[in-house]
Amino acid sequence: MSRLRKDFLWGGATAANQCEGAYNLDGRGLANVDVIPHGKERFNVVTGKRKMLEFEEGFYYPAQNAIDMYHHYKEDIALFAEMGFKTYRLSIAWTRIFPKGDELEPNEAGLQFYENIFKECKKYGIEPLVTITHFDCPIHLIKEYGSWRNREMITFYERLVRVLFTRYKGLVKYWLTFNEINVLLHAPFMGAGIVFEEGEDQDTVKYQAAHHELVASALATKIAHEIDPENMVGCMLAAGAVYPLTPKPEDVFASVEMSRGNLFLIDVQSWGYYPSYFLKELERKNIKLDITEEDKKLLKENPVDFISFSYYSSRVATAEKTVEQSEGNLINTVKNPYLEASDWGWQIDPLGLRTTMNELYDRYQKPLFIVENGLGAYDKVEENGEIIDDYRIDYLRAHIEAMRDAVDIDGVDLLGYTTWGPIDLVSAGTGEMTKRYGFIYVDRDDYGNGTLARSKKKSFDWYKKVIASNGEDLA
Ligand code: P53
Repeated sequence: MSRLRKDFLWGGATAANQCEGAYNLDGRGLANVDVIPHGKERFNVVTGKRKMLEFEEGFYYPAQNAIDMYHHYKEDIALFAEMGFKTYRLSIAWTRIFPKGDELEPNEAGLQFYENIFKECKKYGIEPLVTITHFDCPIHLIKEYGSWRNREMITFYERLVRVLFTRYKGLVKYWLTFNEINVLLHAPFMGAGIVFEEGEDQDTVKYQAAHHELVASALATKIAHEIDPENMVGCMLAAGAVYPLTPKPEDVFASVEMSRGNLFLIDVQSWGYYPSYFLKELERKNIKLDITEEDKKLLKENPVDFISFSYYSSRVATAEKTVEQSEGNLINTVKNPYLEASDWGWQIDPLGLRTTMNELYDRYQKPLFIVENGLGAYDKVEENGEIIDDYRIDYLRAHIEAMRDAVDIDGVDLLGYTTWGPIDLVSAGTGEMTKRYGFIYVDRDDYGNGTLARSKKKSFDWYKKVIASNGEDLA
């Protein structure tokens, strides 16, 4: 007897800019994600503090070539199929479809590329799960319109989704409108192409941009359903249960506030309206957003069909200002003394996944989809070419067990599970290749050296067995 549903969607997840490369081929335009360098300046660029809207001398830009999946997709999808993937989550590079973003007609070469990918998936019975935008925004829209701070973005996004839903009708059924919509708040340039101008109120800009994305997301949901009633549209949150550092009531309340600080966006996408705590915050901060009656109607009438999220770690909040922070993550949090951490300081908490699933399911009562989870780690290639990544297997096993408990014991409705980076790819946070997540190793280093050859790690056969047993055999 299997604890997960029979049609459970096992698979892996990638993002265009972190794996495709081919940044200037077949008419593709430039995007924010292309001009984010590896190295020390990366943090300032992703957070919108340092304006970098073109390639600058003296920097290395890993997204330009990434793992060149643009030319390797057949080989890579064949490997996913060999592991038994039921689904493959990938994202569309907006600038392959609309190179500048404000054109009236799409670029056929870009549309054809994704059609080929979807058909390749179908060949193996793999259901594509498509993120419409995974952090990417055309540079032209940033320069000309100021990106998502501008309402006109909704029109350009609408144009994009209409083309996608029409062209891929019958090929794609599962759609996510915006990857980790809350990352806009923590890394505004990477998340939404926002660069701050001197003297402007950053909260106002971020919330207005978020509002435009929320309206665009609701509009996309509406259009998706009109074009094909079979379409299923999800929101996507960088999730992680927030624990209070101590039972001190002030710490507990701080955890409630920190949690809401991320959840309010998917509250809107799921419920169709802004929660009162958020409207009160705007009032208190004297922030006046441009929210029209028409926006409200659109939000109300078009909630998402399911809730998807990434989970890497839980978070900790405290009312104290002077406690040690855990490292390496864009969403800052206090260090949890009970947890071990990854090579990059991300704390490891499998039970936190079960807690997160329960919180989200209690709150929204819609099916969940775990669309990212995994361990970024250094891998060592042995002399005989083997890669023994037991640490990755341990991490995934513990998280899959917790996920199974949430379904089997707690009754959470879960559609599927896709691990992050089933094939090694460029890290979003650091720009490194050596922060590896894959079951498939890619011969490439942090500076663009290497043959790009693919090879299987020990975890490859392990995950294959997990899928074949529908999550029962985790040994
Ligand atoms: P990397 C921050 C917090 C949680 C998830 O991250 C995040 C980020 C941004 O780093 O991003 C998601 O590559 C994102 C992926 C990303 C993955 O997590 O920094 O959706 O694009 O690669 C892992 O180790």
